[in-house]
Amino acid sequence: MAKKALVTGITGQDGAYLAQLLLEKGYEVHGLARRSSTSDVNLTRLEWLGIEREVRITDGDLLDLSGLVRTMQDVKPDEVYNLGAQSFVKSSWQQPILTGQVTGLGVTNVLEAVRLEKSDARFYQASSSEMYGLIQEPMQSETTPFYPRSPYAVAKLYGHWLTINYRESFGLHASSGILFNHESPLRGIEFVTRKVTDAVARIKLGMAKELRLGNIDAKRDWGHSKDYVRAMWMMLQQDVADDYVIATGRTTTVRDMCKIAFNHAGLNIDDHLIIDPVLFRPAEVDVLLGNPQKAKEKFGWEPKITLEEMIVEMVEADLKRLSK
Ligand code: NAP
Ligand code: F7E
Repeated sequence: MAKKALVTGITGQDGAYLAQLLLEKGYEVHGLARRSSTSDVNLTRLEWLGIEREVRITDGDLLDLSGLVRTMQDVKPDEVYNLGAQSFVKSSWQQPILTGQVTGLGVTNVLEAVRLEKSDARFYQASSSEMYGLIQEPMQSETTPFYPRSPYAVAKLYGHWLTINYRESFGLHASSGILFNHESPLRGIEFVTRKVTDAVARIKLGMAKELRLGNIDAKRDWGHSKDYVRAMWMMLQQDVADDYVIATGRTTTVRDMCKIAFNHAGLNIDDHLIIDPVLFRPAEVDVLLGNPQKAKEKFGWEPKITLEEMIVEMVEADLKRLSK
């Protein structure tokens, strides 16, 4: 019998790559997705990977406990991956309550559905390096204290601790992956890497002249979504649930990440980049650098794709998309 997985956030970047990985491993993949009046369900990313017909989509919302319980009853998954969230940090100051409800309380709803209906299902929570915020150690590991700097990060911290609490209180096999930034050609256009690679492609094709950014001195530990969804799956294959940092162990400024994209396209960054104060955040996370040693030691996870390879892949994908 094929194993069954239920993925919330299946229409997002990680949901799409995780679904692809699970299908390759022979899983029956179910995804929770929000219906909208404009398109039934937005399956663009699954279509990009050519797997939209292989996943089974169920209407649902993280705010709706009864729907989640019904989905758990119907699917009876062996593994539940909670990837759904309002995930854009900047929007979380504009919509702090919604972010708290979806990104924070939504975790309680999924954990409750698991506890009420199929408590032996293994659970994965998409925690975030944003929880470290104002960093308390130069390199962040599972033992580094948290200091969240946005409503998004505060909501993620709630979900993180709730996952630990349900593991300790009810014995659920609930693991939390503290994932550092990860990107891909399927990254949302509002995040800085994709904003940059899309702009570079537009400038190259004569469709735009400038790129406006905020704080380009911020540093991030960037990896590839494909590598990171593999870590999610590996976590749930462990006998004992636990929490793991997933990162590359290398940090780069937004400015240097941009240079990789501009250089690849044969463009000079200084001819096109404009700093726009409107794009700065009320509170910034200046630098993140993760230590993935525990994941390496416990289950042999290591990233395979470098930042340079990933940015080049993203620029090429945007050139292809825009040339159509
Ligand atoms: P993403 O592309 O923004 O995808 C978010 C997903 O959540 C989408 O499928 C979205 O559905 C869904 N969603 C939003 N509100 C929902 C609701 N009320 N009910 C049900 N689903 C809802 O995010 P991602 O980059 O794939 O990240 C996946 C998860 O990892 C998120 O929880 C994110 O916070 C976390 N994370 C991401 C990173 C990163 O660097 N990518 C790092 C650490 C943690 P729609 O398509 O309908 O909007
Ligand atoms: O910003 C700076 C910005 O929006 C990265 C989410 O997946 O990773 C992501 O959160 C940095 C910040 O990602 C622009 O100020 C400058 O310092 O790509 P981002 P994020 O905020 O780090 C974490 C781990 C998550 O969990 C989140 O869900 O880039 N920056 N200028 C800019 N950022 C954006 N978006 N746009 C700019 O114009």
